[in-house]
Amino acid sequence: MPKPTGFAARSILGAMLLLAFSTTPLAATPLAAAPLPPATAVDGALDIADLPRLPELLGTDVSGQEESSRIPFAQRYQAVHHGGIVRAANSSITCRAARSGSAAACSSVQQGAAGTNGDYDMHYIDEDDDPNTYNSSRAEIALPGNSTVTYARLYWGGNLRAGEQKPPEDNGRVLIAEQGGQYQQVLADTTIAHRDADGMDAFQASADITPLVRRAGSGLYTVAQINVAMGNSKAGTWGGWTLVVAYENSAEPLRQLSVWDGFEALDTSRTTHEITLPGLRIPARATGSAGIVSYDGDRGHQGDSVSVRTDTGEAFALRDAANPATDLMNSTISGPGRAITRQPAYPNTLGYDSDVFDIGPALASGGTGLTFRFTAEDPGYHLGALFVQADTRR
Ligand SMILES: [Ca+2]
Ligand SMILES: [Ca+2]
Ligand SMILES: [Ca+2]
Ligand SMILES: [Ca+2]
Repeated sequence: MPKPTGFAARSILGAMLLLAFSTTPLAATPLAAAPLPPATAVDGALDIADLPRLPELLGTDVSGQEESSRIPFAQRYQAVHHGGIVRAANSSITCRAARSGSAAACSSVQQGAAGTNGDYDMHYIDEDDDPNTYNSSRAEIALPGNSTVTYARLYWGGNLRAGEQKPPEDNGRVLIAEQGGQYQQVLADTTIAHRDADGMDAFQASADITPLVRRAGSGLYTVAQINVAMGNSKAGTWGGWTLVVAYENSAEPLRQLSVWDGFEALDTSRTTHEITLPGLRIPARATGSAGIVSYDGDRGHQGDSVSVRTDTGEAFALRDAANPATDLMNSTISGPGRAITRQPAYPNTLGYDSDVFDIGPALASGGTGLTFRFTAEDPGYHLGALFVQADTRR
């Protein structure tokens, strides 16, 4: 595959689109409203005449493009209704060839063998048939029948430095298409996390895309153009996305739904971190689940653990068949019940974790708050999102 140039070459146009559409930050912006020029026309010589006509730029709010190297976790969404949370997720990059003599073959790692991104030459996943995108992957949103989407947020992130250094200007935008639909551009609507340290140049961005998912519902979603570097470095490179969808469904239990996000680096300089979700009403023997999104969790590197407890209960160490308790950040996209459809469906994502865990044992005593305690050892990971559903009462 030739080194892609299309999206980077559109950065000037992208910045203008960003300004143009930032007055409506919550919506995915239809590309059809502002067709992009051919990539070949903008190689170092962008002609302003090729650009679509754009609205007046004065007075627009560009706060959505602010950056911060650390973002404390904060609540993004909370609701109490009958229903739950589902999510789709996939990685955007995978291995191409081993770079270390001791590393398993790339094809074996893609089938689930142990391996970490720093031992491979990494290259993009590109599942769509669109030559204008250089990375794209798919995953399924599977809503129960007769559900109404109440909230949907797309998280995406990656590493901008490996064999190449990608500019951060493209961090705040990606493309998304619902099943059978056309790509729409999504612009970050909140501060973008961007941390350049320890040989990594990591970011996470997100946007509310509720109108799109409410309209499109279940099916395979494709997310493209996540700003990720390809190549090889000691830290390795990674990238991926998670679409978190809260829904209302009268046939399901009354639940408290909570979506939190931030950007916290855990490593030898900071080996533990706690996030507390207060104000819950959890009855005894409640059931529930928690989803965790993290970056550069290397499989086989131990010490990545998460425990959860209510304010009155015992700590419960998260774990399941796909996630050992001491290697929770192990490059998996997993959850209880039927596995969601993904294209591709690599069991080892080489640096992207989006896992949903049963937290029922932690909820057994009931309580009014939930505390998640994250631990890490070298080389650690970046924590990006946390979403919880738990039975509740009025
Ligand atoms: Ca493509
Ligand atoms: Ca790594
Ligand atoms: Ca690990
Ligand atoms: Ca995992």
